[in-house]
Amino acid sequence: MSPEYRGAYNGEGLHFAIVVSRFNELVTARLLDGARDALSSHGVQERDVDVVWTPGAFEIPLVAKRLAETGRYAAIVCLGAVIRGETPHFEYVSSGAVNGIAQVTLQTNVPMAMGILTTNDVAQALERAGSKAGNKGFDAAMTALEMANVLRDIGGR
Ligand code: INI
Repeated sequence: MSPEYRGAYNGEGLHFAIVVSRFNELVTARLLDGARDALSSHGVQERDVDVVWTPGAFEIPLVAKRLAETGRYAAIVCLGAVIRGETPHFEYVSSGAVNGIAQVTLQTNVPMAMGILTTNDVAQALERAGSKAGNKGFDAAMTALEMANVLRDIGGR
């Protein structure tokens, strides 16, 4: 039978980085708590998780790229909160961040989990940062664990 790969949520012995933006820190600090919780409850040692803060979501891709290039991380979790205002600024910041992460994960071959909220208001963001709609930081870290494992299983590079 041909092999079938499904990444486990097993963080033992793996190193991760989390890139998190300070903009809307009330929200992003909660995403960070969720991401740490997911990693530590799946076997990742606290000392094996490096956290880097950026000014805003727009700066996340460059920091993620620099971290990926060190070769130290099995995956990188990117966390931010872009909240719609009255101008098109929201669209530029969110698409710059999201497209940037998509580019650097392919350029560097290091899996990146996209945990950037794009919401209409703060209430929607808080709902997704640990209240009624779960915690997207937790979910992003679970994706990072799964991707780290499935890529290791597939092999190659
Ligand atoms: N950065 C965010 O992370 N979220 C936002 O909602 C946001 N808004 O609305 O402006 C935001 N802007 C800052 C941006 O990410 C950059 O830090 C800034 O443009 C400097 O490059």
